[in-house]
Amino acid sequence: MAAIDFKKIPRFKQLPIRKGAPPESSWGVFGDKDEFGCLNFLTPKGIVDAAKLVKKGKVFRLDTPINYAKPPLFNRNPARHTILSFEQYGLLGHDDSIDNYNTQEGSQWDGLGHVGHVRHRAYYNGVTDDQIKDGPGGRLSIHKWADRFVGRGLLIDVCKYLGAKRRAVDPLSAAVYKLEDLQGALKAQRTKVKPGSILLVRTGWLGAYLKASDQQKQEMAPLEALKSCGIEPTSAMVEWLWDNRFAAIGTDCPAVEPWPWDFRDEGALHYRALSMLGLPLGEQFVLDQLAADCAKDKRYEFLLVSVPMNLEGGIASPPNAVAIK
Ligand code: UVW
Repeated sequence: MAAIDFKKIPRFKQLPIRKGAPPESSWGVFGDKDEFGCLNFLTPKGIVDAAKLVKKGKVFRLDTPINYAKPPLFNRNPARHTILSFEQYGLLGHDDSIDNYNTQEGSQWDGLGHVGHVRHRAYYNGVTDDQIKDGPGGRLSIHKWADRFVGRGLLIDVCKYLGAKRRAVDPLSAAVYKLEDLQGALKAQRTKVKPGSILLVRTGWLGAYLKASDQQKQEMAPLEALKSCGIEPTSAMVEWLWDNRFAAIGTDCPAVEPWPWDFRDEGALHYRALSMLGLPLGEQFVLDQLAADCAKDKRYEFLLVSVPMNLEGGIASPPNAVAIK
């Protein structure tokens, strides 16, 4: 992690800076071999400033329990947890074994090796498919983030904002939160955007999902059946995210953008953010308790600490994240 001169970072309209790189890509901005993308916006000074936001010693866990979704969304497999007894050694005690664990079965950061651009056939910074591989040499691996994901967290409670305006959306539909909704919520919250923030957006999806019956959860989980709200997957949205130097965006919905999205659609946020800008996407985050506290003390900023798994060559990770106020 290094200091960064934010003024020297090109504006979105100036991208790309690398000859031959795709339009609207940040490839080369942080160097030709860079694997961190927008996480470069997190700096030592940003951490020191974010630590000053801790005022009352309250901690909010942002991960769902493992296997919270029954069944997991998008046809992903559930993990099998077995408690192994020490009985065979004549001892009293246990180990865990977690088999079949999919790092995206619940709360998760999508790593930059998760999705390559559908037409350019490349990942962030031009990384090729064969460079995404198991082990320490795997490019864009999630383990490289393990000591990078600390900084100022900023919550936008767009769900509450639209609810108060009597324009609430159904989170379990493919409803779209527009950029102007996010900006309106920020204004209503009186929250300032600062470079190097980790943005969290509460859409209301997870709360609505948890209220559904077991039967409804069964019906809505498959890839083909799932419907979810999300933020608009437009050039204007990523321009705003980039020009405000957001380091990552995490939401409480399954895909950040509305689901379903068409994998052939180059305009999808997954391509715009992960492949083009190197902007990590966070999904199925637990934000309701944090949001309630922010509404109560009117402080929507906090120290955010996330320690992705030290899985060499890993594609994604549960965030292992806490917000501290
Ligand atoms: C989808 O958009 C399918 O979500 P994920 O990032 O979990 O693959």
